[in-house]
Amino acid sequence: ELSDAERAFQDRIDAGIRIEAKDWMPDAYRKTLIRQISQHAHSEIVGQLPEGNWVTRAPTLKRKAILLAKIQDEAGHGLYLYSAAETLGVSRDELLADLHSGKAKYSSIFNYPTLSWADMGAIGWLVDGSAIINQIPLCRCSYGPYSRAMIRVCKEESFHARQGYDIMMALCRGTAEQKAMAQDALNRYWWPALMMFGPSDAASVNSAQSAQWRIKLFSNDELRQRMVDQTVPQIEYLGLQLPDPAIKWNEERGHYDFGDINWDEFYQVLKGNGPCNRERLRTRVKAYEDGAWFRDALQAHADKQHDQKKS
Ligand code: FAQ
Repeated sequence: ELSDAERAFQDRIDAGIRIEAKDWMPDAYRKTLIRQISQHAHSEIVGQLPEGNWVTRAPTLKRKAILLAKIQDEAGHGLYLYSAAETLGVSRDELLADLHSGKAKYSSIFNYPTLSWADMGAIGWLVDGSAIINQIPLCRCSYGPYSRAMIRVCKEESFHARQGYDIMMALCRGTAEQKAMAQDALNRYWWPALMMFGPSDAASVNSAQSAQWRIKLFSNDELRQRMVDQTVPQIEYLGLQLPDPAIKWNEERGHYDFGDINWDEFYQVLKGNGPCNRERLRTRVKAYEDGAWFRDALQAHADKQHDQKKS
């Protein structure tokens, strides 16, 4: 049973009124948002690593400039999202400590390796493409600071998705080897991209409550289906083979059918046993430790300014 305060809160949400940082909110709402927004922030920051692997090997100066801009955008997204999480009363230090200890999750997709230049295309196209599908509805979610952060993030993600598809188009119009590289990247990134949307609705523990609070406006499976429906024609336009033999247009449903996801692999990655989990975390921890001198210097400077103002 809801208390009076909880009832009033739910009524506001049902009326489509945004919740702001200083408004009263149930503890569980606050906790859910901190969990989701911080995991989202961690994903953006860890998500720089697979693409960072290719900056020094981009095929042209133009491609390198675009890739660098994209990776810098991801850093920016992480910063907006950490700021949005901080409005809920947690500190960035606490959030980072949870990432570094392995307690906090980040998106499973970033635990896969980037083996060829075509992976930069597949990531922009499929990973940023999935991120957009998941995040456009978040622009209308119930928590004001999160919803507003999503607007700019989505605009930047759509540039990322286009640059990824542009890489795929160039490879598919290239030599047989280049086209094979594009096919291989599609085959390897397809299933992990579908897993980004989370467990099936039946297995999703947080969905019902998050839907009631309008943090989630569509279910994991609905958004996953949207991704498949949007992407299959794009695969065909590239002239690539479908990465899943079970993909088939279903006239009755008005959607593409597709094969079963390997949920065992998904949960293994969540547990830290994906191909790159350990390497990703190690890299983040090292970057944090290597940056200690800089944080110390900023603090020393801030302390000095503060002391000067006092005297
Ligand atoms: N990976 O009950 P649900 C990007 C966890 S985009 C890891 O369904 P929920 C852009 C989930 O946290 C990627 N863990 O959970 C970019 C929960 O565990 P918990 C980031 C996952 O929250 C592109 C448990 O499974 N986007 O970074 C995953 O209702 C290129 C049960 O699941 C966002 O974070 C997964 N794939 O729904 C950057 C979007 N799926 O926390 C660089 C915002 C589920 O209870 C380069 N987040 N889990 O311990 C969301 O929309 C939701 O959190 C979902 C999960 C839909 C991801």
